[in-house]
Amino acid sequence: MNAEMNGDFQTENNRHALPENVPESRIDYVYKVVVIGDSAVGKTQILSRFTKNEFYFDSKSTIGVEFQTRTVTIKGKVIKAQIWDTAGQERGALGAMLVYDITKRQSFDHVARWVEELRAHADNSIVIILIGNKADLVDLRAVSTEDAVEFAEDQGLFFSETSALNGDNVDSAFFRLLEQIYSVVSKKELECGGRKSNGGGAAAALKGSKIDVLSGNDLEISEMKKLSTCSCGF
Ligand SMILES: Nc1nc2c(ncn2[C@@H]2O[C@H](COP(=O)(O)OP(=O)(O)OP(=O)(O)O)[C@@H](O)[C@H]2O)c(=O)[nH]1
Ligand SMILES: [Mg+2]
Repeated sequence: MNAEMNGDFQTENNRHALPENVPESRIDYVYKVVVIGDSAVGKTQILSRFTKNEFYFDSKSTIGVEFQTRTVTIKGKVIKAQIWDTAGQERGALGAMLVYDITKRQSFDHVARWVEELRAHADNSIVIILIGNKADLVDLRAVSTEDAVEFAEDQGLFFSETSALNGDNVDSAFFRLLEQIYSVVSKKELECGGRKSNGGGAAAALKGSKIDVLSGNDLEISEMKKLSTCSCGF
């Protein structure tokens, strides 16, 4: 395995990466993110590319509920991204990556339904990035970039085209999502904290929600709810 496969590579977008064995005490926040979209658009491969810098040529359709993590720094904070590779995990998610396949028109046509699903089941302030994956398959393109940009602008989504196969834009897309989540969470901290004169508001709650990432999903999910739900009504 070479340095790149080990995750030690230094690309422009990887500059914030930290080793996965970063001590738990150093983690400031855990952000729950979901990757959703039609089957076979490349959700699992995008996740493997981001968390392990790997692409599996013999990948199978995902069954069951899985998540992977990667720890990064954003604006000096240590953030563990806990990324769920499935629909149905939207509750408590701060961000969503909504993936279609640029070679499958139908997967793009279904994106509107996925947005509805998110708006129905996720937090109001969830940050969504629309991803046109398999951008390496240029000759098979069935969805123009312009159509996707128009849809994303219309719906207030971020947008990027990626290739899990060659890695193009995968890191940058996740970083855009995580940075935007950071800015939403910071804003909530400020707004909620500012309304509580004794400093015991959601800012304190957010700050205090250091999560025991090793002690099981139930705790993480309930803690994430704390993170994403502001006690002052956001
Ligand atoms: N050329 C190319 N193929 C890709 C890319 N990403 C994924 N694939 C292929 O597309 C197929 C589906 O990828 P998955 O990651 O398993 O898709 P998924 O969205 O997780 O599918 P489900 O688990 O069934 O929901 C696999 O054969 C991948 O190798 C990409 O960026 N480029
Ligand atoms: Mg999958």
